[in-house]
Amino acid sequence: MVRLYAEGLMFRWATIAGPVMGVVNVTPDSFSDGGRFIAPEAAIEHGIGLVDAGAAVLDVGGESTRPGAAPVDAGTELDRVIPVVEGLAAHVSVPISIDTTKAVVARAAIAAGATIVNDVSAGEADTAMLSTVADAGVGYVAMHRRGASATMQRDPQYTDVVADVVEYLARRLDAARAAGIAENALMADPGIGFGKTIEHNLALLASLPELIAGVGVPVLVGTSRKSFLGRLVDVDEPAARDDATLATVVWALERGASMVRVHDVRGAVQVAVVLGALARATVARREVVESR
Ligand code: PMM
Repeated sequence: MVRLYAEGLMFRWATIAGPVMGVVNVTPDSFSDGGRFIAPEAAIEHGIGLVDAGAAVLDVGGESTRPGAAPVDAGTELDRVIPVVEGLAAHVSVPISIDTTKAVVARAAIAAGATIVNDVSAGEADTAMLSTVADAGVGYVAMHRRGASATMQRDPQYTDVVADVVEYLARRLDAARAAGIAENALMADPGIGFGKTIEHNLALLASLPELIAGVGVPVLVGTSRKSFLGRLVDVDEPAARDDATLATVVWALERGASMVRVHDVRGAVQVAVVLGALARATVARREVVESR
């Protein structure tokens, strides 16, 4: 495995320019945009548009994780994502993340220009994943899920969903560290919608500060267009859930999430800019009040 990052140039989340990760799904069946960007040219053009809209990271995925989705083999996944990662790496300057649970796909995507691996199985689907990421010196997102996509929404149960997810992520982050992934390269994700009921998803979002403190690394939150939002606002069409998504983007960024993974990048970037201005005004106002 080629070590792409020279010593001292290892990936660090702290260097990422903003909090918005844009989704580039190269799948025929993702729940919100399946089939729209299956041609590499369409996916590349879409990704470039997301960067123009302010995405700080692009997340390229070739296997749908939608509830009930069938798994795809590595060959199919490689055929879908590698031309897109290569094309995006040639056209955009933001980091490219590869959304995969397979080490062979991660390795090929890194060779094609990806510098982050977003693993919805937190290293559990493929025993070679954590060492692959460690050897390459790239960034790593470890996400919590309960069961595989095909079965995960069948009556998920937790003793205490927040404590269970924190305990799981802490354990998987320790496995990532033990495999040699650098502390600064780690990010965790509670996996909204992955083996969770509406109540579980809401409890995790309601407890974000507790969850962030518990895992001890930056946290990514992915609520975009997910079915719990559709159920809350009674909207079936995933692409019509962007307003509901934005409510969760405001909530997550206000409560300490470091990054949000969204389809509607423009809206999330506007939220982040306005929240940043309000945070600065809050500090300035406090200084005026304290100097009285
Ligand atoms: N959600 C999806 C896919 N990949 N990765 C992370 N880290 N977090 C998520 O919440 C997440 C993910 C499913 O959404 P999509 O089918 O719209 O990509």
